[in-house]
Amino acid sequence: MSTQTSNSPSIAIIGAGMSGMLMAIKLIRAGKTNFTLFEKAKKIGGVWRENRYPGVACDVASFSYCYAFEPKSDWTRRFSGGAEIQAYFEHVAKKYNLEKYLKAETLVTDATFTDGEWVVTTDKGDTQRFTLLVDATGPLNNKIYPKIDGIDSFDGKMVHTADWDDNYDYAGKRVGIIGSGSSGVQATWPIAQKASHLTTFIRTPQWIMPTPNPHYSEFQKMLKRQFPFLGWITRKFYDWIGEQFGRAALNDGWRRKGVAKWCESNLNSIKDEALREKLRPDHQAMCKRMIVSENYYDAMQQDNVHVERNDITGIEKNGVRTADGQLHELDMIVLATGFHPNTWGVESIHGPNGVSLDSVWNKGEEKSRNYHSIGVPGLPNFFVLIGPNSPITNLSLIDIADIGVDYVLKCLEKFDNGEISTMAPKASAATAFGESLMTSFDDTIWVTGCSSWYFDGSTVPQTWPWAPSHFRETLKEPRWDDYEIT
Ligand code: NA7
Repeated sequence: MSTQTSNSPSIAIIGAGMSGMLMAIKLIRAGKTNFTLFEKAKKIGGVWRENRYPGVACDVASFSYCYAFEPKSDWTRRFSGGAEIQAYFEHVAKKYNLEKYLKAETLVTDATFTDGEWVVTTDKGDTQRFTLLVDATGPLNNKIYPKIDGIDSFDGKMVHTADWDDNYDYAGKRVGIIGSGSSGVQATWPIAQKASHLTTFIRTPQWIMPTPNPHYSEFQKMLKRQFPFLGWITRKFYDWIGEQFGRAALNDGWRRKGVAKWCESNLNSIKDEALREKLRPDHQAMCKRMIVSENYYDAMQQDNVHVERNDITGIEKNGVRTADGQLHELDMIVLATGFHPNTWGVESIHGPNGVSLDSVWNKGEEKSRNYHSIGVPGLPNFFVLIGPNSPITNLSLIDIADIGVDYVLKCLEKFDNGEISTMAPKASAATAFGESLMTSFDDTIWVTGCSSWYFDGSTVPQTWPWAPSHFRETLKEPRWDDYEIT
């Protein structure tokens, strides 16, 4: 690790979750400490700080879901729980003394590019100027609260999975879970073990991959501690597995068929035919995000669990009403209803010449609003980590963030040595990217007929329709000709 350089350009990083922390740490490791890490909450961690619902876990294997330069040898399970991942990030934050750069409990409310710099305003009313602005607020920070008639009239406890109340004890209570994506599925088993009764309201059943999640033994941990190479091999193995799933999503073939068969045989493990049919998805496996669980169907077959497929027509004082007229009386409602991925964490971002994030994203043409997932045309010195159309469906988010951070560092070098003072993606480059996106999804699984959060109001999924290696290659070096540079 090198020491601080004095005159490197200043950088505002918005969001101290996994990607913002990575940006900060890689800057520190490069000796560039002229940055501020803005965070709306009290502490670092992002989704892992917020998502504390029972059963929360990562669907990427533990050895792959950590920074490559900060491996951990003693992960307790193949897929780690949220608390263990949060503890890992807190440990890393401490090691790099991120506290020193962190502006916690500070929401960035506006960023405006004025006189060659970003003027960042916070909810504390203060402003600060920066050369670069890095949006690291991630795709999973804007919770969806469903618009259901009467939702405010419920007398019991209601929480979103990303807003869990640790003080509420649901043991012995009648609980309802609305939503059956990753969060709803993960929460089902632990809640079913403690609640007196659980009703799962399922609008669209999903395919479940029955991936075992064994604990690592003390012996295995000791081996990985003594021989770090084993941890590295394990990471490479899971990266390879991840790559196979990524490929399965891109083209039809043996990989896609294998995943479909695996999910189908998992569904067939449900003994009761009526229940099995209630849980049978009407789309292809992987069209929505693949869900991994070793015990979801076991929970669904418990006597205290009811699967409700009738549409919800309203929420009332005592529970949830469904289209068959039944009132499901509940003490607690869990909203496992997901997130709007295409949000930016900052309400207003204004570039020069009347260009703003709103004018490009909400009012501009869909094919011209995004450059290689990392930039927005007309917004200078602005970078997004894990931005729209990054390969969130076929590459670990940690790898996506890492590739984006390295890209920013390469741009920063040019600022550092005085070659550049502003760089903004050209509109033509964004349009060329957008046009190639729109014609590249045809063979992918995501357009085979399901609704998913990948679309979120767009006509094509907000992911990368090519192999992860293509993303690495595309962002390996900034293509300077694609930028307006001063
Ligand atoms: P998801 O995967 O977006 O799932 C949200 C679920 O909520 C899904 O089953 C939705 O049904 C359901 N939903 C949403 N609104 C309603 C209403 N109004 N009524 C009934 N059901 C509703 O979010 P998750 O939090 O589970 O996972 C998000 C990502 O986080 C995940 O992919 C991982 O990467 C981590 P639908 O399918 O739309 O019919």
